[in-house]
Amino acid sequence: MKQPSTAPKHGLAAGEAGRPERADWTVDQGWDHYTQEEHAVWKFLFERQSRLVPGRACREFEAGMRDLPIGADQIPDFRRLSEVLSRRTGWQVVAVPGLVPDDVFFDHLANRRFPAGQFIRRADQLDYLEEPDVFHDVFGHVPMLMNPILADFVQAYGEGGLRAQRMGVLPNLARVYWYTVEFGLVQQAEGLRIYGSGIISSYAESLFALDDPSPNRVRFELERVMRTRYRIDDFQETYFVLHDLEELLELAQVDFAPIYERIRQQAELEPGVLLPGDDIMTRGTGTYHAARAQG
Ligand code: HBI
Ligand code: FE
Repeated sequence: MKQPSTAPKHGLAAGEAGRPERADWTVDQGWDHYTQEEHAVWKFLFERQSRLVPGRACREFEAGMRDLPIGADQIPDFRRLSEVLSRRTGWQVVAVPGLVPDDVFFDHLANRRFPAGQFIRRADQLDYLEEPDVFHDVFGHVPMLMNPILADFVQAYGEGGLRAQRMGVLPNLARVYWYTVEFGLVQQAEGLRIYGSGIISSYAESLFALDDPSPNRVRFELERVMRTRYRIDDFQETYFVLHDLEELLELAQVDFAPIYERIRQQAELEPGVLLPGDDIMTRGTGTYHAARAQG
């Protein structure tokens, strides 16, 4: 109803009035039903993005991609992805029609099932769409789930999400996911690299996040991130940078309850602000978002 009109194809997804046929919102991927046009959209996106990956994505992303049955010629079959992925880290890929309710999403993650959009964006939406489609979910997320650290971290997020919902602090936890799994950068020996799926599945943001003078790049600090709002409709104003992916291992162990209590007393932060305590790697010029605000 209020969701964007990226209607799932093939009539396989939701029943009448958008109600899911299965309680966990999964659908059949219906791989045989993808059209040549849909495979062609995948091919365009895959080839364009693969040219950007060397020197921009982290090592773990490249390793995961290399070992998966993902190529340019067709939209990957989730059954084949799951065979390889489950042997490596115990994760599976399941198809969903698009965004699913938070509790459904968390339950999948807590059980090492990654819900991936079944549909692919249309040829006139190559650069931007609101709902996660098969390109974002499979190209962006699945290679990172081949890495044991990310695999454990995303499961822990699913478990933490169910708790955070009960405590009424979900927005604070969702920011951790957003600024790591979706939009995280990591310092590697070769230089600053992308591990966030929202960046690595976007042509323009893969350039913006690493090379543009506009955004801030700040060392990741948990409480700081939990207070920081984010943008869902444009490039991020601030990216948070890990020293290494092992930082996520510690993060998965943290007891969030006392942190939720502490930050409850503190002001929320706008996406672009810098604080005196920040360990700033790049102080952004802010030019990009300033120009957007002018209209
Ligand atoms: N559903 N399919 C899908 N993919 C997401 O990334 C997703 C979702 N539902 C909720 C959600 N993300 C977020 O709002 C939570 O991480 C809070
Ligand atoms: Fe995502």
